[in-house]
Amino acid sequence: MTTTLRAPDPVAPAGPGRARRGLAALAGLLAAAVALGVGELVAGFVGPAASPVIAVGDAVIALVPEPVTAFAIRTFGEDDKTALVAGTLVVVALYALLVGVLGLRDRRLAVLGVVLFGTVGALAALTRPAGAPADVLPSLAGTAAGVLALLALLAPLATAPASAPGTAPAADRPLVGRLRAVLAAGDRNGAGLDRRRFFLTGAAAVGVAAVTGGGGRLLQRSTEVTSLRAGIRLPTPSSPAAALPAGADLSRGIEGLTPLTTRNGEFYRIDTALIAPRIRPADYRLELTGMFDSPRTYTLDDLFERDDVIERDITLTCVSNEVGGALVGSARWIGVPLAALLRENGLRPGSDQLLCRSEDGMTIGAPTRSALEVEDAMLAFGMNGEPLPVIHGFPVRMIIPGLYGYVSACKWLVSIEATTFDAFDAYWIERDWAVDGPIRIASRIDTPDMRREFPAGRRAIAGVAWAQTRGIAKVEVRVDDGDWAEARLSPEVDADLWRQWVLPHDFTPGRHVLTVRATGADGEVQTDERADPFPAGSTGLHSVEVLVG
Ligand SMILES: Nc1nc2c(c(=O)[nH]1)N[C@H]1C(S)=C(S)[C@@H](COP(=O)(O)O)O[C@H]1N2
Ligand SMILES: [Mo]
Repeated sequence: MTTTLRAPDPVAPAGPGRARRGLAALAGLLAAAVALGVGELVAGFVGPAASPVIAVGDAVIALVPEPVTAFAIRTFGEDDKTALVAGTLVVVALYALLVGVLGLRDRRLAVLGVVLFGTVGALAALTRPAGAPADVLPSLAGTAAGVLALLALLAPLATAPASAPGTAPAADRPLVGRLRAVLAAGDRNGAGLDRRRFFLTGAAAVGVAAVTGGGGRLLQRSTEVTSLRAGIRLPTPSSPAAALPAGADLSRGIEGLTPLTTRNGEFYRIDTALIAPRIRPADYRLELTGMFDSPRTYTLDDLFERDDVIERDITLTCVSNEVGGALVGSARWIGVPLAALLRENGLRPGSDQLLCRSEDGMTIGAPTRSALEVEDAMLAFGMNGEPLPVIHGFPVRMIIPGLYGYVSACKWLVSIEATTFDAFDAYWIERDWAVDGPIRIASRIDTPDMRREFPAGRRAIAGVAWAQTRGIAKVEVRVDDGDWAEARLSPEVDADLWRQWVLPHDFTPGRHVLTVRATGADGEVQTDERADPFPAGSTGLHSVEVLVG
């Protein structure tokens, strides 16, 4: 009874046809945009981490093998997150094109395709370590909107026969029947192709996607935690950092040289969280568990009100930093001495690992010994006079001078479990990075900039060098195959803080290769042997080639 009574459409060829397939693919793309837009809007209410794109991106981070992560950090550096989101969107777009074309053949396939996509988003959101049931809402709403948009967009491409024999006109049928008719409509011979209606519907879809997506992003950004953070007053440290000696920061007089203290907004950021966890200060709890005699739970006020708050200048470094790289920064941290806190909870002997957990479920395993013995190891809540910025771990993180961030600097820290390395592999260790993470001595040339040609004559070669906990004793620079020449160092502030160095040089025209080498206060000379960041940090000397006009 389903034979069509209409004559074949003279314009549209039998079968899908190229133009029609192209429009169907576009329909898929637009429907995906609507789905993602509505998902973002609902995530504006539920929480940014529940956004389908973010949840799927987070799941990808959790699932990809280490070489891929290392490649991403190496290639994109701090733009790795942008690259991941872009990559996720490209995959979604390709999938959406396919779903659109399949939908032309069979609407049920289209619906199934969108539902499958939504299920992946919902599962990704739900299975995050900090996932809550409400986190499926953005994906659910997005799926519903995506299905409606796709059906509306496919309709003008393959209109069902106006009235097949034995059926009432669509408008008179109950909703279920109408829905079934829409779903059953395929690209039958003779089905009309209504371009005008398609493009009008498409324009509406673009509008909905833009408004919901844009609105969602705005809602996600203006979270209450940002303003609660701004209202916090940090305690005055009972042991403040020493005042910087006069002329301590050489960057005032040398263009291009890294400042002694990195501004919060310019501090590098490396973590696995596509959206930084947002913790309300009043809700914050730090739980101690595992091998303690009398473990306590601390509120933020408990930490603020202590009388042993310290302030120290410490350089933080990422193990992924390449020779000459920018994944290093220095700040004046304020916090509670870690050793004191561990001892007063009755830390038992036998624990060699402090397993730190962050709000988003990330694990970082710090050596218990370093936490106890490294001077100025702390639970930090202040960074350069402000509460920690949200992306740098608000409200509390760990800082242990001399250890790379991946084994010490847990951000959004909510629990410390005293345990052993035998008992548990933290996130990066599972991915085969070294269990021990002492920062290797390093030096970097900041200026002159190798990308810009400059005129012959006298000019400063300058940069920074670091060897946390040991300190830098000497920095030398070599131009081409010349002798090593000793650079002037900025005054030593703290062995945990990098030192700037500068060496004026008379440049002759032509190409020159500049190389830098540091010596630690313990006598260690930086090796010229090249090692990749994986698995224990890069080594090798930083060289730049400059062109002198
Ligand atoms: N919760 C959490 N803490 C984390 C990470 C992370 O992925 N999640 N990354 C670590 C790494 S690898 C480094 S180098 C430092 C970087 O700190 P920053 O982003 O404040 O510079 O944080 C560490 N703490
Ligand atoms: Mo790192």
